[in-house]
Amino acid sequence: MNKTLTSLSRKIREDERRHPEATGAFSNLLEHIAIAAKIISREVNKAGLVDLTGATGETNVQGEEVKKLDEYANETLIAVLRQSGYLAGLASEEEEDVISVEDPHPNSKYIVLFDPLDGSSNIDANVSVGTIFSILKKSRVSDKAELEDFLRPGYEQVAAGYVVYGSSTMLVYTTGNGVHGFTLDASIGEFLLSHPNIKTPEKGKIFSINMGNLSRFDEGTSSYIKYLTSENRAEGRPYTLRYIGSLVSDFHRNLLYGGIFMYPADSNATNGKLRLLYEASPLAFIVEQAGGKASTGFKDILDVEPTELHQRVPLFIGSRQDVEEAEAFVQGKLNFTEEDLNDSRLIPDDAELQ
Ligand code: AHM
Ligand code: MG
Repeated sequence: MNKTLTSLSRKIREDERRHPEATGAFSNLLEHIAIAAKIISREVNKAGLVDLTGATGETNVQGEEVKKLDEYANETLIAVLRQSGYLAGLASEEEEDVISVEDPHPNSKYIVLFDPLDGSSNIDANVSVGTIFSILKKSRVSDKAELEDFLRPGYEQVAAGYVVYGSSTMLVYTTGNGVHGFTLDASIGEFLLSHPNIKTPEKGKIFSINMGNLSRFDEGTSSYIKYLTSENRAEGRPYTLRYIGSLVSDFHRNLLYGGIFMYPADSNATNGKLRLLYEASPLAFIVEQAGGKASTGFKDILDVEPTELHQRVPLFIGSRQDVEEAEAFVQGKLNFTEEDLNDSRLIPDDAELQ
């Protein structure tokens, strides 16, 4: 074997050594997230074999049907993170209120927010789902983490990541020093570094959005979609539409290939669908570390000051140039009309293409 294998644990410990002041609490926390990810991965992979798909019959705080695997992932993360010993509190997309850890260790300065199983409407069809997490430091020293410790803008995150349970299981994370992707080798039970220092293309060719909502989008977003789907080979259009309906999977593909994912505001949901603290903010931290951008259409996601734990936010995320272009349309600085459609048919003849 001539390839050096770097396990997630080794990478975490190497990074820790670069911070002489580190207590080990943060490394311990990341390692526990990886343990929870392996357990969830194991269950997701056998979901068709045992009675884990389908609904529990309950609805969660968002008013959505709770799937059994959602519940399993949520309980696993809570149990594993609580046992990590260094955590002051946690918040889950599936829990109404924050969970404070009683009698925390004196080094318990971190809190974690997570979406335990994102894209769970896809589980029954064996489509990729994911876990998203965000780590913050407690804003003030006190023995209990309170709600205000969690309501913090994305730029204060100390780490963020996701796990995608796909054809293989991958854990991708950033601590503000690049984005690194690890693939789970189930035979040895280790995440191994497979995608060091991920950089997303400056501009892509993919757009991802639920086109079923087209008639409800604001004028700017509709105009942007017309622009992306108009024929102009010289400018690299039309874009290709790819939409799985699992944010983690759609995001992961676009991070590697380039492009833009959108869940905009619409006339039915003024803040879109996705949650600021469990979905938008952690993925925004990752995309920015990879050279991309995340916006509400008007401001950077990382600058949004949360006011509620389960707050939703419009999301435009992906390659920097694509997101900047989307912002210009949403803000009305660019517009694409029927006239442009005709003018922009700058299709080179076949002769030119050869
Ligand atoms: P969830 O956290 O309840 O799974 O919902 C979030 C999911 C995202 O994964 C995905 O991008 C989006 O909902 C899809 O929504 P829609 O079906 O409206 O397109
Ligand atoms: Mg989700």
